[in-house]
Amino acid sequence: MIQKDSPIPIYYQLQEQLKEMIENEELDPGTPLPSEREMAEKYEISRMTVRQAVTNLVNEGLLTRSKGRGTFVAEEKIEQTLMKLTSFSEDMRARGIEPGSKLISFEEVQADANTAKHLSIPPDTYVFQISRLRFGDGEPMALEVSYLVKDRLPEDTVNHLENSLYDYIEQQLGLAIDRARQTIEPSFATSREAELLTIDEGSPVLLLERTTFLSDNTVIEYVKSVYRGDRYKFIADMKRQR
Ligand code: 16G
Repeated sequence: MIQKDSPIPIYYQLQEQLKEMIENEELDPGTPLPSEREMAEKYEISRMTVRQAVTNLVNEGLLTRSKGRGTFVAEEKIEQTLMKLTSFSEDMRARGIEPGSKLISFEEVQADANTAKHLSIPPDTYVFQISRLRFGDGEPMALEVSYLVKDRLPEDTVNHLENSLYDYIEQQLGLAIDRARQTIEPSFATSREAELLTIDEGSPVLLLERTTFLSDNTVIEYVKSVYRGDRYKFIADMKRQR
């Protein structure tokens, strides 16, 4: 299938053939790719050439490389809209994926300057710092660290965090979540984030920060989240302003 006398570079021929197989679903998400050596032997080309084709597909997000485990066909990314204020649980359910949440830590801390600014409170005010690992069909997707003002919540809040935080705020506390401001930035997974998210240290991740307001304009939550770069993309529909 590789034409060595073609003016098209060999790595590019292999890359395009692999791409076609992924796009035609001949190679399903999660399928391990044969080793560089095996592919080099099969196509009678050098390992360097195989590596170049594979690296390009990793960079394009069609393949994922995992240290010590090999290279796999990437899972399809979750498309997250930026047009609606939704909870993690709602986002997952809307896609037929079962949401999950594991409380990693719950601490009462004094807000640092940045957290205080976002929550519109004086620095050093007591806040709950809630770290949760979020799952989709049992797979870790995101690590969320939420800050909520302690005085605005009941003492037993810690007992209500195994499921949806938004459900707790709205249904149990009867508060009306209204709007949010969110930023998204690229970053690399730290060793702790990598361990929790079961990705390699240094893998691309998306840092999301969200400040969520109630309808009376109080800030109910400031959250800093780390989303897996290999599993998420964000989507917005835009209309030209005239
Ligand atoms: C989203 C929000 C998070 C919120 C959570 C509630 C971001 C980055 N994350 O994941 O702030 O706590 O939804 O989801 O905006 P839940 O109701 O399922 O706990």
